[in-house]
Amino acid sequence: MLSHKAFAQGFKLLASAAEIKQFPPEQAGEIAFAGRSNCGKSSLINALLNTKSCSRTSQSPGRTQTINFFAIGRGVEQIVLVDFPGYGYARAPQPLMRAWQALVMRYCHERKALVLLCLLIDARRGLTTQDQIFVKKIGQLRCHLLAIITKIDCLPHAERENLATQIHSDLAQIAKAKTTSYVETSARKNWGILEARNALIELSTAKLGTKATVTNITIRKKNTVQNYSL
Ligand SMILES: Nc1nc2c(ncn2[C@@H]2O[C@H](COP(=O)(O)OP(=O)(O)OP(=O)(O)O)[C@@H](O)[C@H]2O)c(=O)[nH]1
Ligand SMILES: [Mg+2]
Repeated sequence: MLSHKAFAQGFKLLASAAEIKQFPPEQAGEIAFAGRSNCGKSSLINALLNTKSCSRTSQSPGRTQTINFFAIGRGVEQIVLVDFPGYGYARAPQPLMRAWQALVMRYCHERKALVLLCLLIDARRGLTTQDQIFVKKIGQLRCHLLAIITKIDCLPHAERENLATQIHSDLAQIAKAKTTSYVETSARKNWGILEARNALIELSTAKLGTKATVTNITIRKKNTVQNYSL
C-alpha cells in the first residue's frame, strides 16, 4: 500500500512508451495523470516527489511526448506514477496528437494495473470542452477519478470555490466513475501537495463503490480536499 514514505525515496523511470508494446510489465498499481497540454501534469509529479528532475516540464505545450512510467516506493509500497502526453494543443501536428491520444485511450481502457486516474484541470481555464470529450471517451472507469485543480496560485482566492463547484457539477454529468474527488494544488507554490499525496494514498487503495473509503480523505485545510459521490 502506498505511503508518504514512498514519495520521499526517489523514483525509477521504468519506460517511456510511444506504443503499447513499450509499456512495462504490470507489476504494481499505477496512478495516471491526464489533462490538457500545459496544464501542469509533469510539474505536479515533480512536486509530489519533491524534485525538479523526474518529469520534464516546459513553457511550451507538448513537452511530454510519450507515456512515462515512474516507479516509487519499495516492496509492497511500490506504485507507478504515469505521466501522459497532454491533449488539446492546437499547434501540434495533428497525426502526432491523434497517435498520443489513441495510446492514452488504450491505456485507460485496457491497463489492468490502473488504480487511480487523476484528471488535471488548469485553474485558469476550468473544465474545458477537450477535458469533457476526454472524460466521455474514457467511459466507464474501473477505478476512482481524482480531479486535481492545478495552478491555483493563478486564481484569486474568491474564485476558487466557484471553480470547484462548477467542476463538480460538470464532472457529475459525464464521469462514469463510482466516486470522484478533487484537490486544489499549485506545484509552483507547493500548495495542496500534501493533500494531493493524501488523496493518492487513500484513493489508490479505496475499493470502488464504498463511500466510506472516499470520505476517509483527511480534510487538512478548508476547501483543499473535497469529496463527493456521483
Ligand atoms: N503558475 C504556475 N505555473 C505552473 C504550475 N505548474 C506548472 N506550471 C507551468 O505550466 C507550464 C507547463 O507545465 P508542465 O508541467 O510541463 O505541463 P504538462 O501538463 O506536463 O504539459 P505537456 O507535457 O505539454 O502535456 C510550465 O511553464 C510550468 O512552469 C503552477 O502550479 N503554477
Ligand atoms: Mg508533461
